[in-house]
Amino acid sequence: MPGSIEPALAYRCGAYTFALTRPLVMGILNVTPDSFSDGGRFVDRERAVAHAGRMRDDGADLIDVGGESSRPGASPVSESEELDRVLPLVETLARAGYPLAVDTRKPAVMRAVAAAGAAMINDIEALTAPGAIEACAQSGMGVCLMHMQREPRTMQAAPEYGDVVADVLAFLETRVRACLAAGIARERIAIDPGFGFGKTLAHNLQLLRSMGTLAATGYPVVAGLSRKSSLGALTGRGVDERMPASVAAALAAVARGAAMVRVHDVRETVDALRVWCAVEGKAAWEPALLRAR
Ligand code: 9MG
Repeated sequence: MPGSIEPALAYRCGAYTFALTRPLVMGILNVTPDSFSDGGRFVDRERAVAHAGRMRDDGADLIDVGGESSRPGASPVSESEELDRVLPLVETLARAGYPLAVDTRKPAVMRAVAAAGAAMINDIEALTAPGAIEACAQSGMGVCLMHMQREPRTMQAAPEYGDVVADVLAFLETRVRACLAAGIARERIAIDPGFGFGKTLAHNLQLLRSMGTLAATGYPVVAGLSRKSSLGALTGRGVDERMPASVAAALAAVARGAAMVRVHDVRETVDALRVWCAVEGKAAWEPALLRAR
């Protein structure tokens, strides 16, 4: 992987630096009417702020705010609609000192949330929209580059790969190279195989088993399996009953080298990771935030 030699020891994003000595936990805050798991629950601003507070109290290192659903079949939203949904919330939470990721594909949203104090852009399109890389490079935000085959409306219609791990890795390498060339520092880049984004259950399992191959790039790997349909397929559970399966999946990802997990159930995930870290003889679970400017 370009620019990677040793595993990253820290992840920098905006004003924040996180140690990677233990797995980081990113709590999901969807302010959408139609997300697959929590659609409509946090559209109300007060409820969204309260949920962010709960996730922080439960141990989330970052909160990932999303204003456009990326569930399979979802339709895109306009720039102004997305800004209306996320910007006031980002302003409120950033002012209150929350390290925030924003899940967006739109450069205008990236620029606006950067000005409002967001720390990181979590882009399911890996900054492929024209102007997206530049918006992030100029801001000092961290980035998460995710792999997706096709786009949310069509991605789950018969996804196919030659070799899913090699194909995902090659795509992520290309995107990392583009980010480095545009001036995004290596320590601000994370990668993500994009579980469920144009992948069958077999693809997801193959990627999860091969997490070590992605981690060997030296870039922190983000794993997002929380409540996803693959876990429903494995357990027969509906979306609201997938917490134990999600915790198991987060543990499996971390055990194979993931540096960060993106989850709905922060408290349960943190408890499980704390136990796993103790068993593995890792240092005591401490705040991962090293520095906030
Ligand atoms: C926004 N979003 C939904 N699923 C995701 C995943 O698996 N990874 C990342 N980075 N973002 C996601």
